[in-house]
Amino acid sequence: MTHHLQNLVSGFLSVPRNFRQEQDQRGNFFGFSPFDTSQLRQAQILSDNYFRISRENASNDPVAKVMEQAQLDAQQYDPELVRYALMVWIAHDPEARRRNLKIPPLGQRAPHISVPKQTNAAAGAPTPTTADPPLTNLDWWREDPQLSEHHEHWHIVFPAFPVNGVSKDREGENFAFMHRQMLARYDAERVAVGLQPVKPLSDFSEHIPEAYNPDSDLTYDPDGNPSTTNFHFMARSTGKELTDLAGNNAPKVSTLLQYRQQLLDGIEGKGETNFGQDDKSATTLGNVLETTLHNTGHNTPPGVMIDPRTAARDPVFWRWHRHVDDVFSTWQNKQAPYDFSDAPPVVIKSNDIILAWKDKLLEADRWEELMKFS
Ligand SMILES: [Cu+2]
Repeated sequence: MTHHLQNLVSGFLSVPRNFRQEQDQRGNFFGFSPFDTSQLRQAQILSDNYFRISRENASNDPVAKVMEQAQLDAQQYDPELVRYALMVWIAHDPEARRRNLKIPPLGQRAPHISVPKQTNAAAGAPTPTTADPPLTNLDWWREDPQLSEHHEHWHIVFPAFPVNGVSKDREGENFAFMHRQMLARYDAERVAVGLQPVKPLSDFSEHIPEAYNPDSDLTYDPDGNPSTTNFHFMARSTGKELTDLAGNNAPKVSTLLQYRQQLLDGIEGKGETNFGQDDKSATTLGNVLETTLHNTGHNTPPGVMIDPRTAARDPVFWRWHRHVDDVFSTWQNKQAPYDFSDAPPVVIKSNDIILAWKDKLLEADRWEELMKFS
């Protein structure tokens, strides 16, 4: 990859300070979200087109040809949507990979919305991001741009649509698995500072106690005019409820309830779409769960921020994901125990580590109790 082309791509993927203005100009007042089905479909059409262009120009500068198209697309569509479609292409296209084309780190692409300035930390007084004092002990973790980047990147690698015509193996199951890993790490951090594991946001009329004040260093330029003040990201005070968005197709709280009921009915085997007891159903359920309940929740204000680049900063992101994960667990708990009876014969070597229930250990192996007397 020539420096010139990588620079062209990196420049294109850089989010300008006035990105909200660009969106407003194209009538996309709520911004781009890959959790919005119709925007996601549009992104799929654009990225599929990049795969086609790249294929047809494989021996003739495919990256330059794709960039020509992306630049045209950015005049017609929300540039944020085009950037997302282009990143899906870069992450998957054999020609882009062969040329070692890179997506620059989030902190380089969009520092003003992801990297807090160092000044607060240097002064020893980080801006508290929640009203609940102990929860602020985890700001360092939730506000880490690399955590958000990890989450953003997963949604680029698994964009909830077939990439270049191919649905990924076990994508839906991976959706549940990956977000569960994020939750496990968050819970470990919570327990480490004396908090309980995160509670699910299962009551959609709850007055959400967790407030959120986005870092005051993170701003955007509303109008492209350097003399007007920059905007901060919207804060949420304590006690807010999920609310409907205005507009016919906009997410409604009642839609969330409907989706959840459909999923639970399907898990019970009495829905329109039922989820069976086989491994494949993990992916079917994961897909439906992601594209209905999960995505709509991400787009329902003021509950969960919609931008996968920044959403994990908000404590409610984690409460929402705990609930989504609980729905998946409801299905898992209906599965027969997996007894490994079809596993290959096991050979135990002297330096292997064996995990066992404490009460099943032989007397001589109860090291914890033995330690008490030593
Ligand atoms: Cu996610």
